[in-house]
Amino acid sequence: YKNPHYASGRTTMVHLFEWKWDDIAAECERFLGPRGYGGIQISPPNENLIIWSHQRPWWERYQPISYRLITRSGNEVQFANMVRRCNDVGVRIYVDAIINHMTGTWNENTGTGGSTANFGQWGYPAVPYGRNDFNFPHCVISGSDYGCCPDRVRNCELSGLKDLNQGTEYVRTQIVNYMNHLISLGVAGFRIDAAKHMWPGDLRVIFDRLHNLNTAHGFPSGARPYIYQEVIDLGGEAISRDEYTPLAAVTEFKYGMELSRAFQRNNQLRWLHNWGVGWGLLASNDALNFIDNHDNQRGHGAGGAILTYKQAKQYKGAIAFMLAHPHGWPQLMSSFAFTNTEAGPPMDNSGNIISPSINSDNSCGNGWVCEHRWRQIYSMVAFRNRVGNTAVTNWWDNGSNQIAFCRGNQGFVAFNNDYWDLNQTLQTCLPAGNYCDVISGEKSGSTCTGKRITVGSDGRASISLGANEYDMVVAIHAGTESRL
Ligand code: LAG
Repeated sequence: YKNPHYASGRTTMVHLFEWKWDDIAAECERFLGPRGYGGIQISPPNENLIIWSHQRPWWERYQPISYRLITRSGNEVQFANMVRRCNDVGVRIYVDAIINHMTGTWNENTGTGGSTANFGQWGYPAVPYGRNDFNFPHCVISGSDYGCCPDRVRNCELSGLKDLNQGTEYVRTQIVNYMNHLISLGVAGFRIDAAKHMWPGDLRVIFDRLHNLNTAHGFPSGARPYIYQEVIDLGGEAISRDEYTPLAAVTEFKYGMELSRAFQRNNQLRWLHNWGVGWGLLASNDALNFIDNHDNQRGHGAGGAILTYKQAKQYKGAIAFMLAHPHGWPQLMSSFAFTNTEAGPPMDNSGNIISPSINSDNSCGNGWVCEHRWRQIYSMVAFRNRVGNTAVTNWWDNGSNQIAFCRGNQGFVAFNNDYWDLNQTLQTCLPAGNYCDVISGEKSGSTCTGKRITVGSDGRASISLGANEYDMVVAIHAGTESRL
């Protein structure tokens, strides 16, 4: 369950938060496939409760009312078409699977596919689920439970969301059927929402009943779905991520927390010389790494001082470090712009999601940030694909916030997060030649729209990064996108 089954040479997935299936299919073909992205985490595809009383917040999608594939993102036909078209261009689809719970109790009672619920009876006729399928006695998780009481964290309700009992055969069957339906449509794996709130033993039974990936979508025979379990573990709780790594991969929330600290100058970049398990991170193959996710970018979940698109220079620095460093499997966030932390995606008066528009400079409009279309980010995806499994070598730092390192003889990257300029001759480990920095610009025909960097026959090059430059990173690599 720890292999994303990316198409050959691809390494990185992006969360297209609240995107519609038709738009994702188009994005695979026109951008993600050609630019070397490996996969997409999509918003939950199963039917959710419509919540107009909060102007259709993004979080309504975490309130399942059935496992029918019908949401604001599209219906089952559109879903199947998206998966097919993305797989055809080498981009995998990973589903955000909400299997811990069903909706909370609301006055509103209509799902995105028209299903209803009997909240008072724990009744979800469109599955169907009833009272026996939930944990009793009914209780709600409180903040102090996380320190003391694993049984309450797993058997009580998260935020008042009705808590399914995955210990019962019937519930397991409904969940497995839902997930196997998605596998039959060609998805490559799952994010397991709220995994901390389910018993590892129950999850193991569910995972082991999943089908192999669909060979008609290009997966090798016998391939197991990639599974990354959402467990927020920043230390100090009764439940540890180590209970989940024997099953499958786990979301590494420490990753973005520590890099956000460092790139906000609350820790010096030089300390990143032993980034990885030396920092208490999960083993590389167990870790689904990210800077921000849909929760902590708006102060939900493990909130705190997480970098987002709103602090663009520091954010791009942290993302570049994540993509340049070999630890773990990286995931990027692709957001819609927001100030209100409850607000859902751009929508019309009927609640229909408004598609992103695509500007001539590759950026998005209509309220979509599209971080994955920022040159500094997609160029580093190509960098990561290029450098593959090579090691970090020739670490250099100035004893403060200027650092640089090589990835084998395939790539070189430098960062300046100090208040003064970086001007150094550094070992790039690359073959002699002229390169085009993929951060400040890109190769366009035989010219370079950014910094030109000349690597000598000794592998060394003069590197400049002014403290006040637009970006704090320089990156060059072997391969046509960077060699002039
Ligand atoms: C997750 N991971 O474990 C998701 O990443 C996170 O986004 C989900 O919470 C959560 N688990 C449940 O799937 C989000 C919002 C919550 C929201 C919940 C359900 O962060 O704020 O709760 O989705 O929509 C909302 C209200 C609560 C209310 C609850 C139940 O904010 O006040 O009690 O719904 O109706």
